[in-house]
Amino acid sequence: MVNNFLDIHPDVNTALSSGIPVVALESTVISHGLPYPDNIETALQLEKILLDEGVQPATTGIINGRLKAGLSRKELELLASPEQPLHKVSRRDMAGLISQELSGGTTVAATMMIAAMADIPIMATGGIGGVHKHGEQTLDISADLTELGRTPVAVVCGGPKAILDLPKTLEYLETQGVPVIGFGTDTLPAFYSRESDLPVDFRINSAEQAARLIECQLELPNSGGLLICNPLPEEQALPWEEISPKIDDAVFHAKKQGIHGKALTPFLLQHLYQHHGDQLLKANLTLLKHNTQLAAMIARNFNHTH
Ligand code: PSU
Ligand code: MN
Repeated sequence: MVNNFLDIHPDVNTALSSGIPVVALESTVISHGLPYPDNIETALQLEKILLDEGVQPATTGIINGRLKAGLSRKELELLASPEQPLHKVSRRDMAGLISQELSGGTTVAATMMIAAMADIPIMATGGIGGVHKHGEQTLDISADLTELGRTPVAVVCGGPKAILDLPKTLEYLETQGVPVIGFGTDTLPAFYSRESDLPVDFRINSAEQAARLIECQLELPNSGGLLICNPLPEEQALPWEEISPKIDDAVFHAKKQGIHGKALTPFLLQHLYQHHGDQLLKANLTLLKHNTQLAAMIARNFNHTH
């Protein structure tokens, strides 16, 4: 689909027109999710992981009001810069940023939109947004979930972020018609932890199987997206019992300080990384790389002509 607001990077364009697989990457994790300089280092590493597998990266973002499928080094650095007041862009922010020529990092929701516009079927992230704890009172439900229900892009992730209410997030995904697929697992991975007690809808055991499932989903009428959930490797995963009280502490402080809306997820992640050592940050970085690697393998097996 050609869109007036969209710039497709020349390398992405070449890949798309010559049948080279492309994977989209989000950029809120760069602008709001990770501290500097881990953010820029990670952004570059993720692109390299894809390139080493023969897959073209398309990191998305909004630069001076232009939607970008693929960013230059300078644009990546701008989104990573701690001095820039950058927006965190979800679906509802997009028209505002375009019309006012602003810049920001794209969440999973906004990345899915840009990927769909550029005809890129697969994206990777660390973890998706979801229903926050106490969501039944606050109605804080990430627009990632409704986007998954409406936009035909496969999101490779480590499950919903561990700061969320995971059972409610799964319920909401079911309502939205979003298949939740476990890669080599029967239970939903919980971001920093490998497992939860929540079953996934289907288990797959190979990148080939993932690619077939995505092809089928995208061919269904009015199909939305789907989640491919990839657990952290055993050695890097952290036990849930260890993490759960740290998350409760972060949620407590957010409530006490009146943090809500789009600031909540970045606050909770920063609180965890500041107060509980860099073990969690390391797990987040591993997760991003691990998911990007899997997205590359799936993209290589994906058949566009289906
Ligand atoms: N994964 C990470 N760190 C992040 C995010 C994902 O490892 O910061 C971002 C994603 O861009 C996701 C967003 O879409 O957090 C969710 O924010 P919210 O809960 O406000 O919708
Ligand atoms: Mn929210």
